[in-house]
Amino acid sequence: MAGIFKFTFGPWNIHEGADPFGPPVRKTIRFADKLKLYKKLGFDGVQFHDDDAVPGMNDLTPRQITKAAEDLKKVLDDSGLSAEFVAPRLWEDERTIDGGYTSNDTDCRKYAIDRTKRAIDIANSLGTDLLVLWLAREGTYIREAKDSRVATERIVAAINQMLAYDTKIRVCIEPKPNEPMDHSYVPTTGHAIALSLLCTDPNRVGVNIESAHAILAGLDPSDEMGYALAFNKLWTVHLNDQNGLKFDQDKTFGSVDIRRAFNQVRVLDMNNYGKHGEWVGLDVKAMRSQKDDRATSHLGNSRTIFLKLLEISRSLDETFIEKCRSNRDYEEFDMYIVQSLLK
Ligand code: 3MF
Ligand code: MG
Repeated sequence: MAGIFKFTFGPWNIHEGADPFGPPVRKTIRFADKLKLYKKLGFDGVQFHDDDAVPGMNDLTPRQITKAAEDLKKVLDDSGLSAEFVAPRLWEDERTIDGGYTSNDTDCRKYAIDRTKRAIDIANSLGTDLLVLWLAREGTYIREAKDSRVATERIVAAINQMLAYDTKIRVCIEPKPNEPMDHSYVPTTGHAIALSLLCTDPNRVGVNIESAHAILAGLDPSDEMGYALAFNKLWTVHLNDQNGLKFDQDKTFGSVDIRRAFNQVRVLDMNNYGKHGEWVGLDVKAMRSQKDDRATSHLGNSRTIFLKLLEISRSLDETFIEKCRSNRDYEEFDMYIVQSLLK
């Protein structure tokens, strides 16, 4: 039992360091130059927001969007890179201020669906069947703003439209409990999986589990992954780390809690993750206080930490582990894990 691991990240993971309180602090790296960094950093795939792939897409016709995405596919092919997924960016346009699929306004809901269909077109042109939905603004700041039952039904209806629009597309929900909204409608893996079962083709609705999002919900990311694996619904991951219950930090994988990271690597490896083409996605940010020259190290470092933890997991004495489990010798077992991580 062993996974096969190949890695991706999104172009937004190399960024200028702007935060809600201050402007950019680093030079912009052009998209074409970011692409050149992928292989150097040990990555073979790219995650895209729809407008990372086709900038300014709201001003283009569907045909122009497809043409631009096809041109990008050639660039990816020439660089030896694959597109892992496309995610509609539904959180910046003024029509999504109060949500897209769950907006109380019909025109806004229509915009969200139309934009998602264009994101599906882009996915097709880039040669991926995976559409990631981070439901950023599908929630509320005050509970009374929307009817939560209606909102849930609207998300299901929106996903059903995606499944009908393209009979091959797989929709992958990335749950997050809060931020930017105070309360979101699909906060955890369990919510996402239950929602998938209400859809017209549940087999084409799965999850993208982000470590930090699970931690923000007070949950353990490796158990969330195991839960999704039991449903055959773990189609990608967003590995990173998070220091407690505060803003979404997207820290280097394993940089806060190495044992928590170890358990994520282990659950993936023990369950043959990657054998059906799943990628290990990262969603990590360089610290704002980092100077330009090393502002991509967090990516290579996250991958290195993953591979190191994989090596540790594979070197463990599984017979000893089984003995500890059957004897309920958990103090001994605990020490064995900690010592293995300290080596
Ligand atoms: C926010 C996120 C997002 C998503 C991305 C792809 C900007 O907390 O994690 O990153 O991962 O939009 O779905
Ligand atoms: Mg993410």
